[in-house]
Amino acid sequence: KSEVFTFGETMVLFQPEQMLPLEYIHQFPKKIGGAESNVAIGLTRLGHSVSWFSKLGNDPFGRFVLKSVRGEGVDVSSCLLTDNAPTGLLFKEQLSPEDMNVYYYRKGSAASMMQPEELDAEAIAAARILHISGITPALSESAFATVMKAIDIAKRNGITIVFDPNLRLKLWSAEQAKKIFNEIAATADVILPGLDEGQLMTGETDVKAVAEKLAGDSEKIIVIKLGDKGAYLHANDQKAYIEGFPVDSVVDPVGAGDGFAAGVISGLLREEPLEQAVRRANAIGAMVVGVSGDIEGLPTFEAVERFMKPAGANRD
Ligand code: KDG
Repeated sequence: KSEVFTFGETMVLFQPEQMLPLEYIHQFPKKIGGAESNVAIGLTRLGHSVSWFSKLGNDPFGRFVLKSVRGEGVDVSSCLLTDNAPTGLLFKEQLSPEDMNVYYYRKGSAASMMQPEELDAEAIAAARILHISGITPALSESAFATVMKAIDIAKRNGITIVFDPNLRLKLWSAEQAKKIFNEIAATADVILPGLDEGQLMTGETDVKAVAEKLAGDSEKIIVIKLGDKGAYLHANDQKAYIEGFPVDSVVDPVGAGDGFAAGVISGLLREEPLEQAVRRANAIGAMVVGVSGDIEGLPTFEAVERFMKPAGANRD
């Protein structure tokens, strides 16, 4: 029984150590990358219990992903290995610190074959939070159906639903994404869009207008990510900009949003004031971008507490 349930596709991530076009890269360190397992790993580092579900190829890469996520302390007991499709792959290409391209080799992957009936309904019902990312519904019809089934189980059991849109335009069009994001957002208790995603979903441009439209007259908690400027929190009568943390140098921007989601979810589980949760989420995002790889920079609870202390106050 875990506090959080999440699911999606984790790929083997090949991440060059040099900033060069991929055609000139000859060596690729092998890592893992997947928004939902990034969140799961972020949460375990912060001291929480998490179950992650995926379908992986019964191949060396699938076994590598499974062992890696399990090795981080995430419960992977409901994951499936299939002989019928391969594990997805992902290459990162970094041309400058902030200019990162990704190349997916995931069409027809094992994860895209996930089916609603493969979900561990008991694990979802026993969790406190269901984390949904907008990448999964973009993978296939059956992956989308799996998302809606998980939401249905959570709804019937009173489980809090946290939705991170995670727009990936290499997987589908903005119009398709907008429709499905709004469908999922309608069911969510907490929505964590980047400003661009919120703008796509609502048609508004201004941060506050985006938040207001996403919340409507519901009690939803909306947290809009604003990059190095921090985040905007909108929850009932609480409306506030929560400042970000300075980043000395950006090494790899990918994964910051997942670290941010882990920070917000951790705050919800700890039942902290929302402003404090968002402040920690900002700090985790800042810590993640300073390190190469999606998960390597995710901090422990103690490390993020130290990072958040003002300079001079024992920040080592
Ligand atoms: O949020 C980081 C993810 O984008 C990365 O890990 C790869 O899951 C991934 C995806 O589908 O882009």
